[in-house]
Amino acid sequence: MPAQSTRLSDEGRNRLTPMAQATKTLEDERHEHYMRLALSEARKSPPKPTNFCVGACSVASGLQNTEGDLLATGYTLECEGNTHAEQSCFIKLAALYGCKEEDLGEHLPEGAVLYTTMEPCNKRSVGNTPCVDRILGLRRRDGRQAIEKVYVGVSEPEKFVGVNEGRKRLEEAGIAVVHVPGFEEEILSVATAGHDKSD
Ligand code: HJL
Ligand code: ZN
Repeated sequence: MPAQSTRLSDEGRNRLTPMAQATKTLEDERHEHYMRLALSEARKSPPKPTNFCVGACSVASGLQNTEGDLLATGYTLECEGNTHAEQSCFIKLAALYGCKEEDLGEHLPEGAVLYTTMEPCNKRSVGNTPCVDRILGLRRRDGRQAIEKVYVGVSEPEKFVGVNEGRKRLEEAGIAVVHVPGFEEEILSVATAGHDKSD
């Protein structure tokens, strides 16, 4: 199984009050760990004024630790063409499993989840399949959704496509969309690198 060793840093935890630190669960730490990893991927994305620099990672769920259950990472424009972070993550996973992207759902481990710094897109420029449709298209042999949950750092700002219905469509299909708080400022600053900030 592809894996990448990453360490849990204290950065996010230190931003919280002592009370919040005391009540933080291992699950919370796990989500912060992977959101931080997605953010570090987003930083690798080449700035482009017409989209956002986003990072993503796919993870096999069910374990308490934060090492060893990473499946793949991705960032905007990582793979060939006008690729999104989530799309790059799926393209890389399909290459790892030696299957087509549309067959990936049959290969993903049970309980696979996706972390992405920004809510998956529901509208793209001509000729590109939105990431929501890519996620919804990943099915087990018995028809179940292969990605069970999507963890997001921020909703998509209404800059390019107006209100993004991504979250709504995923939830309607039974995929929980969970906000991982605490990274909004950093995520948006990375996402809008190279944008004209005068408007
Ligand atoms: C997400 C990404 C990425 C966006 N959103 N979730 N992951 N770039 O990797 C959403 C934004 C679109 C623009 C331009 N960005 O990318 O709405 O050219 O990038 O299809 O609307 O559309 P194209
Ligand atoms: Zn997308």
